Amino acid sequence: MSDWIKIGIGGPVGSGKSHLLLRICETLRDKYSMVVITNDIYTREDAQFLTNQKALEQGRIMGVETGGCPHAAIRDDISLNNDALMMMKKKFPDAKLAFIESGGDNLSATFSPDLVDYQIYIIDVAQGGDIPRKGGIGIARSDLLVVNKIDLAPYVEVDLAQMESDILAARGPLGFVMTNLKINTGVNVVCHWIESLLGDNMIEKEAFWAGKPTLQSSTLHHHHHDHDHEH
Ligand SMILES: Nc1nc2c(ncn2[C@@H]2O[C@H](COP(=O)(O)OP(=O)(O)O)[C@@H](O)[C@H]2O)c(=O)[nH]1
Ligand SMILES: [Mg+2]
Repeated sequence: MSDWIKIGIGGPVGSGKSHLLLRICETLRDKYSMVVITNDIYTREDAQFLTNQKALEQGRIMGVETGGCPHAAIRDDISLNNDALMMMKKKFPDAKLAFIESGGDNLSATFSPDLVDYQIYIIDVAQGGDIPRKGGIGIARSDLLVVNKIDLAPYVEVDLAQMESDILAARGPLGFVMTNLKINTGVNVVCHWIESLLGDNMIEKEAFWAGKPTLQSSTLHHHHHDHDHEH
């Protein structure tokens, strides 16, 4: 049992992985020693974004260039990422949380359980309200599903309540959160979930796919009320 928790953040290009990481770092960095690894296809732009935003102090953010096939680096040949993690652990032995941002996945990509302990999968509403019905392993089985950019729902005519019931049907008791990362909506729920993992280090690896701590969307109804006021 390692003494830190490794969390993968996957999801399609542009869904908000880097912004989610930024918000998580801003919320938890004063409480826990943390490091971040990003998987960029050809550049280190995600690492650069997080460094420029001062998500964490320099040195705690590392970009791994994965070449043409970012899925392989988090699923098949995880050595680049494992090496990066080991370097970080050497540099920051007190690190309690490690995050790995994937280079951007299709709906069936996922992290190897040898690389991460938990997976967050993030989609955004602008990709269409029917995404949860299309399934895929990230949507159906990630430990936490984040539905981002709820502020855009009216513009792309996505019914968030319908999306919620589709998600419940696809995921059963596995948790999900609806977020607007521009204004931090839902971030507290994500961070609360992360902290719940730290509070229980005895969770066995076998539980990876099997439920674990769950939560209900606490932001959806709140959002609807916000919305009513706007109109
Ligand atoms: N409207 C809106 N835009 C967002 C939100 N979260 C992220 N974005 C924007 O979406 C784009 C992609 O975000 P990014 O974090 O880089 O996505 P990544 O490719 O998954 O890492 C950026 O232009 C962000 O400013 C959100 O909640 N609402
Ligand atoms: Mg990114």
